[in-house]
Parts: sequence; structure tokens; C-alpha cells
Amino acid sequence: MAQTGRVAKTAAPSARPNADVRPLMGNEALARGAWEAGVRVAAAYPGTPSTEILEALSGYPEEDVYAQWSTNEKVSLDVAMGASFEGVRALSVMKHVGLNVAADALMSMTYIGVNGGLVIIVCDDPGIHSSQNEQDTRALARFAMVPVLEPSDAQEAPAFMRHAYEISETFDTPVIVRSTTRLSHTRSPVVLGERIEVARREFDDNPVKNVMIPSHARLRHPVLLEREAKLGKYFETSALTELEMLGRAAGVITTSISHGYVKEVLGDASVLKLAGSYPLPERKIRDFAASVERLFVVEELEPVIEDQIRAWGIKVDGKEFFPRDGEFSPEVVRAGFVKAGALPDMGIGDDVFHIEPTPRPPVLCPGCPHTSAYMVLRQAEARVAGDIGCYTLAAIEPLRAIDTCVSMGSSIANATGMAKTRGMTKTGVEQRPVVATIGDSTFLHSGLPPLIDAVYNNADITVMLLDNHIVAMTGGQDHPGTGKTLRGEQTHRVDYESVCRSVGVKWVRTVDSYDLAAMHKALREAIDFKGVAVIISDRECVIDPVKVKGIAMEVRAESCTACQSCMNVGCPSISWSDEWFDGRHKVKIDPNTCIGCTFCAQVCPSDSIQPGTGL
Ligand SMILES: Cc1ncc(C[n+]2csc(CCOP(=O)(O)OP(=O)(O)O)c2C)c(N)n1
Repeated sequence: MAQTGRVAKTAAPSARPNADVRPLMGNEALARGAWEAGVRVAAAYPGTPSTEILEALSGYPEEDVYAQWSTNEKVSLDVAMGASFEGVRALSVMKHVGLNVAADALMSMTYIGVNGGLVIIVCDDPGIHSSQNEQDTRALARFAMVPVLEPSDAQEAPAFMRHAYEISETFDTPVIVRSTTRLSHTRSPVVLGERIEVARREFDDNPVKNVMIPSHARLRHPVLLEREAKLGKYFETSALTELEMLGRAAGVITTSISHGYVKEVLGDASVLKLAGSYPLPERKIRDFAASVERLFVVEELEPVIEDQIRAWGIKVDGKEFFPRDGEFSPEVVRAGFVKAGALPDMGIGDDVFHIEPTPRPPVLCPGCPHTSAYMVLRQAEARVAGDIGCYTLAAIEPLRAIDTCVSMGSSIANATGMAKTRGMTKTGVEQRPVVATIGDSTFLHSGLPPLIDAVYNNADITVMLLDNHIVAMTGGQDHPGTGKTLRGEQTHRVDYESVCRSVGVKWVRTVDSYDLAAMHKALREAIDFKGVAVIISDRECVIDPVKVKGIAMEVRAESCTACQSCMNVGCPSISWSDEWFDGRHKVKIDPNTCIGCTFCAQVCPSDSIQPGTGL
């Protein structure tokens, strides 16, 4: 494909009279932009803060765009690549840590390039609102030599998506559009544009480009280096790079959501707003640096832009004043400029604007079916390798039944490693049984290879597959274990028992999560079994309480001995009442939130908890 370096422009919808303007969340605006850009195939694995993008895209007509949930992010990217190979515009969506999962495919696709435009939306989570780390996608994009575009608000998102596809096809490269939690989940008015229909390209029958074997890859690496230089030049003149010259005292280079904060707190500074952090328009940055007395870079998380500028020998201030961890806000940016002496200290720092909410520890929902697994594990004094999902909350009080949690799909292999240390006489003998706990979606995402590995290597572990029939953590999406697609169509439903048996697990049992005695019994037997044993803890999630609510439980205060056993369930529906016994509070149950799971009744030694009469 020709690399002219000139991007064909599609008309951007301007704020014309009668323009259709809607308040859209950043994620909805990104989906809108993909649809307007003529995307034909889209795939994603859910993950906060990115999940709503595919949900929104699935709201557009099926004839326009095929949209699917994939089992994990690498699969999602591979599906999008397949569509790109076939010459249509394709999209893959994930949260920042998902890019680690997809990185292997990305590192090859960057060599291959694209046929139909290929865009990957990656949503970062500065401040770690709902993630296992705070990594900066821009560093990975640079490593992969993939251009990264960073809209600064929802309004810009559709235009950035259109540009991303144009850049992808013009420069023969995948493009990352990066969002962050604040952008993804903030609403602003967005001008809606029309969809452009992009003609499908012929399959590019060129193995040297499409088949990455060493002799071909060697030829492609120099092409990547040329591409980097051409893209850098493109961003020198692109409309996406915006220069606003005001005062000469301070000049700020910024991008994404940080741009809004800079404008709010240092309104008289000159600002060079970059389209993204890689590749950078060197000439433009040099000229800007020369035109101001003091140069700042304001960027959330890593000093990606700052380091590149400093490497060119340009004097610049950045991370010395603006933190490298946590989420930015106007207060954080203001404090940075005050520290740098660019703003007077008016004594209205962080503390004035910073309102700390009352701490409220996250807990499992009333009636959460995951509860029983951790109650029985705690009693069995198991060493528990956890995984990522709602159930990770069982790591904290009062359940406190998870010892480790690393990344999606880590639990089973972590458990294998733990189990292999058992019986090592020279290191002392650890007796606690080893159990891995993993949710249904996480199991399908990346739990199967480690399960196969555990069987293959004869690990003596128990796996608890916590099947709540949904991806609860991200708001209740479907997956191959629910038997429903993203658009709600019926499809094959994975049968976990057969999957486990087919890879050689000899002990598999499905147990009703609400039956504590059965869970205890199954765990004992599984632990006693030599080899890999799998318990499938099976009960629907309570995410839709209207659907699953049973009879609420009630405390018969007259017989309650205030023993607090039910408190150890960690259910938010149970609280202390005003009645006392033996110097301790008796308990009460909120009938509005109680699901009727009966966990509390099953552990009550005095039978004081009974199904309510509703009176
Ligand atoms: C690599 C990666 N992708 C996505 C996520 C977001 N995420 C965290 S847990 C999870 C799945 C949870 O579903 P499941 O395993 O079924 O457990 P549940 O929350 O339903 O209990 C997802 C999608 C993540 N943390 N890491």
C-alpha cells in the first residue's frame, strides 16, 4: 500500500446550525466515532473503564457493524486483524492491562501493518479506580512503534477516531486511541456526524508483508523506522496538533485530558496541544520551546513526552512538579504550577478543593454466591491463590480468605507453583492445602492453559471455578459460558465439566453455591483427592436483584445470642440492632436488600435467622 504521508481528509462535522448535538459519555463518543468512520468489525473483552464502548457500538445497525465480545483481549485484537486483512475497517477495544494480553499480536501486527484501517482503543486508569495497576499505554505504544492519539474530551473523540482510521490506512499501521477513566466516563455535548461508507479493499496477497517469519520480519523493521519518521512529520502540520500562542513567560506542552486542566489553571500560558504522545512533531516542539521563556510538559502518569523532549537537548520541566502516579485534577495541576513558581501560592491548594469522601470499604453484594466458597476455604485454612473479579473482594475483612492475586488467569498456575513446594523437605513442610479460585469469565479468558498445565504436570491442587453466569465485575456482560452473544443472540454455552474432563481433570463436581454444607463436603473431598480437582460453584449472580430475590430473612431477636457468627458472612444487609445480649449487639437484617440466600441462617447456631413473614 502506498505511504504518501498525506492523509485524505473526511469532512469533520462542524458546529453547523441545526447540527445534531447530544450529551455523550466519552466511551459513547468513541463508539460513535468508530461507527462514523465506517468501522465494519469490532471486538472487545470488557474491562473498566472501556466496557461501554462495545456496548454502545452494538446499538448501531448490524448491517453497518458486526460487534462481538471476545474471550480475551488478544483474541479481540486477532479478530480485528482478520477483518483488516480482509480489507475492512476494524476495531479492538480493551482496558490498559488488556494490552499486555494482546501485546504479542500487536508486536507482530505493527510489522505487518494493515489493509483495512485498524484501530485499538485502550482505556487507561490513572488513579487505579478499578484495576490491578496504573500502567501507561503510551509507553507500550511507543515500544510497539504504534502511533497513539489522545482526545482531550468526548467532543473530540469522534474526529480523533476518523483521523485514526485515516492515519492507519495512509501510513499502513495500527493506531491506538487512548482514553482514560475521566474521559471515558465523563459526558459532554458531541456533534454527531454522518457515517462514511468505506469501500472494502482487496486482500493484499503479499506473504512478505503478511507472514511474519524471520526473513520477512527483517525486511519490515526498517519500514517501521521510516514510518515513524513520516508520522512525526505528519503531526507537524496535522490539524490535530494545536498551537495557541498567548504569553511568552510559560509554554505548556500537553495532551489528552490534561489539556483541560492546564487551560483551567494557567489560562494565560501558551499551549501546544499534541494529538498524542508518539511519534512527536520534533520541529514544532523545538520552535515552541524557543518561543517561550520556560517550557513545561503536563502529562498524566509517565514522562513519555518529557523524556523524548529532554533527549533532544531541550530544557523542560515536568515530573519534578507534576506527579508520576495518580490521577490529575485541576487541583493537582495547580499545585504543580505553584510548586514550580509559575503561579502564586494563594493558599488555596489541594486541601481546600480536596473533599475526602467517607471511606466505605467495598464488599460483596448481599447474597453474592461467591461468599460460600470463601467461607469454606477460610474454615479449611487453605492457601488460596486468587484471581481477578468481584470475588477478589474476599481478600479483605471479614472473609479475608485470599492470599494472592496477580493478574487475570494467574490463580491456577500460581497454585501449581505453590503446590510444587509442598513436601520439599529442605525448605520445611507447608501443610495448608492449595486452592485456586477463579471466576467463569476469567477462566475462559486465561484460565484454561494453566489448568491444562496443572493436569499435565500432575499438580496436587483444588480449583474452585466460581460460575455466576456473567462478567459481574464490569457490570454484567455475557461471555461464552452464558450462551448469549453481545447482541443477545443465543449461542453455544460452554459446559465447564466437559471442558475440565476433556483436558484430563479426573475429579470434577458442580455444587450449588448457596448450599454451605455441600460446599464444605466438596472441598474436603477435593482436597483429599491427589491431583487436580475442580469444584464448580454454581449460582446466578445477584446483579439483577429483581430477578433473583427470594424471601428476605429475619432475625428472631428473642433467641439471638449476639454471637456474631452471621457477621462473619460479611453481608451488607446484616447490621447491629439496638438490642443487646451479654454486652454484645444483637443483629438485624434489612429486608429490602436481603436476597434470601440463607448463608446467615446456615451459620446461625441458635436458629434465630428464619425466612421472613414480611410482617
Ligand atoms: C487483562 C484484564 N482484562 C480485563 C480486566 C477487567 N476485569 C477484571 S475481572 C474481569 C472478569 C470478571 O468476571 P468473572 O471472572 O466471571 O468474575 P465475576 O466478576 O463475575 O465474579 C474483568 C473483565 C482486567 N482486570 N484485566
